[in-house]
Order: sequence, then structure tokens, then C-alpha cells
Amino acid sequence: MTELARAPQPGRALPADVRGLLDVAADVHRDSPVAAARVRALQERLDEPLRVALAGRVKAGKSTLLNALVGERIAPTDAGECTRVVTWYRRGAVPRVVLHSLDGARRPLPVRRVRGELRLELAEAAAEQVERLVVDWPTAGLAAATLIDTPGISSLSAEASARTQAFLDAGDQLSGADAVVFLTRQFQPADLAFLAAVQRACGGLATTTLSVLSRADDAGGGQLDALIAAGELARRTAELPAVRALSSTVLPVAGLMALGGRTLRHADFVAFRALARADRSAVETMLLTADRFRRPDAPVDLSAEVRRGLVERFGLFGVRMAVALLRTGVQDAPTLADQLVTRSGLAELQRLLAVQFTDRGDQLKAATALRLLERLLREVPTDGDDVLWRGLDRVRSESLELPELELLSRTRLPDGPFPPETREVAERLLGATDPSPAARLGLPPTASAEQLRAAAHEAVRRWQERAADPLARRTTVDAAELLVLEAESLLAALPADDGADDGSAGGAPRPGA
Ligand SMILES: Nc1nc2c(ncn2[C@@H]2O[C@H](COP(=O)(O)OP(=O)(O)O)[C@@H](O)[C@H]2O)c(=O)[nH]1
Ligand SMILES: [Mg+2]
Repeated sequence: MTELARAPQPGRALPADVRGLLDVAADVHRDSPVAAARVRALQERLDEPLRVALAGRVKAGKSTLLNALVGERIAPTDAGECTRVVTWYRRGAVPRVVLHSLDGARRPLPVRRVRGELRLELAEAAAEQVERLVVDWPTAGLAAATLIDTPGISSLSAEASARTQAFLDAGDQLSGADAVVFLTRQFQPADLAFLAAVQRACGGLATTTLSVLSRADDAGGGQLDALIAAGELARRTAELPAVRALSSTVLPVAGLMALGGRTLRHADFVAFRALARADRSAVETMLLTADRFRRPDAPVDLSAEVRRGLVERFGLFGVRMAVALLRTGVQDAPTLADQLVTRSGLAELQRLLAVQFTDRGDQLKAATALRLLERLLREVPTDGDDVLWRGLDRVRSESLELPELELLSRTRLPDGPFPPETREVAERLLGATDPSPAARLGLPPTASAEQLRAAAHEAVRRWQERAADPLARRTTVDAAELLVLEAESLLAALPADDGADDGSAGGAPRPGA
């Protein structure tokens, strides 16, 4: 039987432990201005939003997806100079753009909006001299996380991709990302190598990477069933051992259509309705290619300019989808917008970003802080820092959250601790795709408190049994012991069973229970 070394802790303790450790570090390093500044930056970072970077090849659709996530066109998507620099988008009280140069200087840039789009201009600075741009923008879309747009690998400019790499290597101690959304249109060996590098930079956890099969509407040659094809491709990709080892999830997303949906105006709705009401075969012909759709003369009462705007903002696929939705009964602009966002895959991406990243934000930030503190200790050894090394060990060994994150990564390795069926149950219990108690126990959302408790007891028993299996490998036993703790802490956090003694058959239910 597993003897518990300590009581399970439903209340998460890691962030508080890390703060305590950083206080000690500030004290130990008080006489070294450089180290003290690094510690202070780590402390401040804990109070800032999570940092999520978008990474991938040039033209993978990163900036478009960033805009879709924010719900506004703030990241430039054309091939201008600004698409070649790392740009941070943070929530701020007033719009502001600041250029950070490699030499450490900071300079404000003008904030220009043209037709609702933010225009970033480097002025006379060359992209090569820019370390990053920081854009503050007043939007709820950036409340949960600061989003970091990166220039991309295999870019035309070797420097720009070197900067992306340097950024993701967290070579700059204080700026690296806590989590990464990796975009690719198709997983190729270079993508996997890049993703592996990203992961080393983020502490080697597959849990901090979510992969997106981007521009998913391209998958089926732009036909309406493209997203279904993309979904299947994503599922098959996610099961490839090489991919599974690196990324927790692979999701298809049609970013351009998502952005169109999130910024849909009533005028767009009216234009789509005109198309949906016009002669069907004439409209189908128009929609064969973007060029045709933009032609000056058209069999519908929409100016060429309006049509050009629609393809530009929704993509040809988005236009086809909107017209099809209106033909099948969508009645108003908000419903159309909603449908476009859901069908694009953006809604599911947002859900997973919340479950895997922002809801675990304090844990992920704490993990980043531990990693960077360890680096500081290695780089700047100081008299009296043995107390910090011991502190690091203690925090790491006592935390339930760190092994949880690590286990979530390890379950997906080709030689992970469990066979596939058990892996799924384990990942569910760890809250990989849905943190609600019912989902973690594999029950429907409608499950009663009694069913939840029964399932939690059963989970504790099952994982104890696995942990006690004399033939099991060490890694399997360790993982099973952690899952016993998980199930026990879940059980402890469930609402009490109407006064019934937990698990004992003698507890009589009260009337009306
Ligand atoms: N069809 C289609 N095109 C897209 C999608 N997302 C982006 N694009 C287009 O692909 C090009 C590159 O997009 P961008 O976001 O700038 O890519 P980045 O270089 O990774 O930032 C632009 O012309 C976009 O309009 C999408 O989901 N579907
Ligand atoms: Mg870009």
C-alpha cells in the first residue's frame, strides 16, 4: 500500500512557496546589483499576466491568429518590416508602442490606426537593431495573457529567425515565454526540431506547448468540408509518437475566418445576405476563385470594393462558409459571428488555452521562476546561496503541481508510464482537457455529488492498486503514486456527502437528499 508522506493539498501551494524563495534570494543577493535586479524582475513577473508566444514558420498565420485571439487587428500581417521583429501585446490602460533596441534604449513610437487596424512603423530604426516592440492595448482580449508574436523560422532574413530563436532560448533571462502556441500548416522534420528547441527553452515540458494546424481551410482545397479534413489530419498528427512527445494537443484552426468572425460588422452581414439571396449557381461560380469574386462586374448587387473587402477579411473560405450558413437559416449578425468563430476552431483553441495555460498561469509562472532562479544561482554563485539551493530542492520536492505538469508531459512520451487506455484516464484525472471534477473522473457534468465521491474513491483505489503492482516499472509506480495523491486531493475538495461518513456503508442518507 502507498503510505502517504503528507496530506494531499487541495489548495495549490507552489506560487506561495516560490514567492517565499524569491524573498530569500533578494536577501542573499542584496549586495550584488545585477543579481538583485534579476531577482526583482522574477518577483515582478509573478504578478504579471502569463506570457504566451506564438511561434512557427513565416506565413504560418501567427499574426492573423494573434489578432483573432485578441479580437482586433493589432498585429501586422502583411510582409512589412514589423513582421520581422518580436512584438509583445500587453493589456494597457492606453494604446502605446515602445521600441526596445538591442543596445537597451527605449523609444516610443507613434500609435496609428487606419480603418481599425493598428499600423506599426519602425520609423528609421532597422529591424536588425530592434530587440522587440512592446504594444500596450486596452482590450479584454489580453487580460489573461500577454501574447508574443515572433517573426518565425526559415524566414527570409537570417537575423530575424535568429532573434526568434534567441528569444525562445530565453537567452534574455527575463523575457522568455511561459507557454507556446506552435503553428504549422503541416508537421515537417524542421518543425519538430524547432518545437524541441522551444521546449528545451521552456523547461522541457510538452504541457507548455499547444500545436495548431494553421490555415486549416487550405487543407481541403478550400471546400466547405476542409475543416473536417483538417480535423482528421490533426488527430492523426497528434498520435504520431514524435509529435506526441512534444506537444500536448494538435488543433486545426482557420485563423483568418476566425478573425473575420470576431470582427464581423453589420455591413458584412448585409453583404453576405445579399450573396445568400442571389442566384445560387451564379454565386457558386463567383466563389470559385478570389480573383473571380473580386471582378468589377458581378451578378449580385455588391460593389467590387465591398467584395474585395470580404475576401480580404474573411478569406474565400470564410465567405463561402458565411454564405452557406445564411442559406441554412442563420438569421442575424451575432449568430453568424458566433458560428464562424466556433467552426474555425478558435473557440476550442481558446478553451484549451484557458484549461492548459491561463487557468494554470500561477503554476506555470512559478515553474518559470524556479527555472530562472536556478540559472541565476549557476551563473552568479554567491556566499550563502546554499540556502537557496536547498530551498529550490525543497520547493520542487514538496510541490504537487510540478510533478503534475511533468507527468502530463511524460504520459505522452513513446515510452511513457502507461499504456494508451490508462494514459487517457490519467490525463483526464490531471485535468488535461477539462478541470471540472466530473470531467477529471470521467463522469458527465450532471453527475451527482454521490457519484462524484464514489468515482473518486474508486480512482484512489485503482491507482493505489497500480502503485502496488510488484511487476510495474519504477516510472509507472511513481506516476501512479502521484495519481493517488491527485485523486485524494480531488476527493477532499468535493462537497461533503450530506454528512455521510466517507465511503462507509453505515452513513444513512438524510431525507430529501
Ligand atoms: N486561407 C487562409 N489564409 C490565412 C489564414 N491565416 C492567415 N492567412 C494568410 O496567410 C498570410 C500570412 O499570414 P500571417 O498571419 O501574416 O502569418 P505569419 O507570418 O505567421 O504571421 C496572410 O496573407 C494571411 O491572410 C487562414 O486561416 N486561412
Ligand atoms: Mg507575422
